[in-house]
Amino acid sequence: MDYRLYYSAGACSMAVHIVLEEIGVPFAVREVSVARGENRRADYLAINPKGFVPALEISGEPKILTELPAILVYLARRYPEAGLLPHSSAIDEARVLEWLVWLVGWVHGVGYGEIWRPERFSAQDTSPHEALGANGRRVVQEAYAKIEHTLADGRTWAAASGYSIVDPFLLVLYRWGNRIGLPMRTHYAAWTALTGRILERSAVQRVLEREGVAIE
Ligand SMILES: N[C@@H](CCC(=O)N[C@@H](CS)C(=O)NCC(=O)O)C(=O)O
Repeated sequence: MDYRLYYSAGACSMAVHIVLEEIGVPFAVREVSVARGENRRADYLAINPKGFVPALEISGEPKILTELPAILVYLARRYPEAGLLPHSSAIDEARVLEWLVWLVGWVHGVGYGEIWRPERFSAQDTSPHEALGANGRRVVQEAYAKIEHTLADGRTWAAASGYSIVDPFLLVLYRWGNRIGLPMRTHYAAWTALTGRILERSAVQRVLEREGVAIE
């Protein structure tokens, strides 16, 4: 097996799972359920001391690869024939990275971090947790309005250059929007249409089935 992906169902790791399927390379998966706290257990910390998913074991590479953008870019560059990161022009590649870094660092890291993991921002003092959650919702809603505005210009995929490593992560974030009660279908028409196109892809369907995840 060339790769082993450590994932949690429906987590950001699902973007890597989809990219592995899109590429069509042999890989194994091991579920590390965040909901059950398996990412904090000693057996997983021995594999990935950071205690997060995704993490990717690469055959012949002694050290596990972590951090969502690093893993996605690594896979896309290692398999350029899959066309998931444009190589023809520096600006097209930068546009994909511009999406990815903002979605991972700001929307996921800050927005959803404040909503679901306020202790990351205030570990000892829990009194600001409610305010952090409210701020996280504001960050996510403002970002989602920007995403919708960008997608509404008639493009087929997130990046003008074509389907890329960004689209699977937008699928994850669309689902998370539903999870926090945002009216995704009614208020985000362009993003809903993009989601429909992503869901038509057989690689995506295989991953949703394997992870047991549905997109509302
Ligand atoms: N910086 C990491 C963050 C990954 C991350 O936050 N993963 C979440 C799942 S979406 C996780 O493992 N959470 C475990 C926890 O919060 O305990 C990356 O980009 O890969």
